[in-house]
Amino acid sequence: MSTEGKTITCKAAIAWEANKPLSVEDVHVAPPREGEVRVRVTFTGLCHTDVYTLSGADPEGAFPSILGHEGAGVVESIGEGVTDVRPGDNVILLYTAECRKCKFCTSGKTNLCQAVRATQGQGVMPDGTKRFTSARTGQELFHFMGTSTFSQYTVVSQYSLVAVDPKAPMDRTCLLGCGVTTGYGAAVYTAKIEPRSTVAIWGMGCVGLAVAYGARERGAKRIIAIDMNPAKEAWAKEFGATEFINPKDVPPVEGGDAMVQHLVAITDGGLDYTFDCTGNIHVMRTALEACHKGWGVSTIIGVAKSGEEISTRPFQLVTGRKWQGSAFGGVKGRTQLPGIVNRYLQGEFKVDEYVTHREPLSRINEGLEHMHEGQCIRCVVDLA
Ligand code: NAD
Ligand code: DAO
Ligand code: ZN
Repeated sequence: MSTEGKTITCKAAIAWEANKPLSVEDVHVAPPREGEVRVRVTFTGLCHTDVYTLSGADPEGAFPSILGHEGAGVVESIGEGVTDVRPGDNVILLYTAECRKCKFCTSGKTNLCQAVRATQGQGVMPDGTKRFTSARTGQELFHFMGTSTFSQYTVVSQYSLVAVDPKAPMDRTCLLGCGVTTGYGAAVYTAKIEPRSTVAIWGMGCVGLAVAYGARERGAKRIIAIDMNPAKEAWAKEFGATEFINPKDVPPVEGGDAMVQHLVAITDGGLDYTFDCTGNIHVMRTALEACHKGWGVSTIIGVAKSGEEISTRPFQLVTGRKWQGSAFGGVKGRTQLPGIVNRYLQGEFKVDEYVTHREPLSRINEGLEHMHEGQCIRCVVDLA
């Protein structure tokens, strides 16, 4: 029986309030309105941004809400005016939308589409209303990052999803909705690493591993992975790192940054490219200052805690180092993700290897716990 035009009742993991476990219960999901798409979410990855927002530290975090932003699924129905996807399409949800019409999309300079940005940050659909209601209490629930993938059904803007080849398994391609694309894109599209370059990457989680993978693809000659967790050495090397440094093994120096001095010494003056994939503001400074004078470029990917600031001496920039950031790897999701999925299907792009844990929706809180275990790269939750 068709569900088109009807409210669907399904299970979702609701974040009722900050710092409390998610609660898996029934929600009503209203049909999509004009320019919207309702998606049966099949799989979602768990990312630190979900944990961060659940902790209450995210200034944009609104409760009660349905979190989740690294998802894949199947289009169930479309609202009026939707032309690019149709029911039955396999899709990846995009927390970085792409409208192809706004000043940002048409600039050719950024992937930060602003078409739905303001309402996305407020946890509502572009028309200012919500599509989720708790079946138990009747309360409306906020959306999250324009995606809300911790629900068996979600409603998103037509700019916040992309159809991909249905042959691609969604229990892996969901990771292209955030972590994998973010790291790979930062190396390839934001930094545009040049062949024979030297690269250092702090933080060997999903994002940092994907940076290493992108750096190897771009022909970097040295890819130095840095992580305080020694278990990450094997991971880093599998994804392309040529060396591994545990900061705890670098002896402290008086009046300076030991890691900067060490890296500058072993790379004849500093690195061509560095990346922060930790969100630690001290690492961000080290990563900038370990860059080669005159041309080194440091890319911040990690998300720092709310209110934190970065600092360095301006002379670091005057003398030719560049500091930049990257969101979703600089990738325009609707335009570029289908090609990445095709490369994955042709065996030219790693995705499966990041999945270390799997859980059903009923155990999503256990999934969030795995993220603290040090052995977890990505946990994929099955919403079926
Ligand atoms: P993760 O927690 O899985 O990995 C982080 C790694 O950093 C861990 O291996 C940890 O041991 C290591 N680490 C932590 N502190 C360190 C330090 N001081 N020195 C060296 N290593 C250290 O996280 P992830 O999922 O890979 O995400 C990485 C960062 O990227 C997070 O801050 C996340 O919020 C951010 N992120 C940004 C974007 C974006 O678009 N810019 C997208 C997704 C994630
Ligand atoms: O303001 O236009 C904008 C977009 C802001 C979002 C940038 C996302 C980068 C970090 C997100 C964390 C990972 C999901
Ligand atoms: Zn746009």
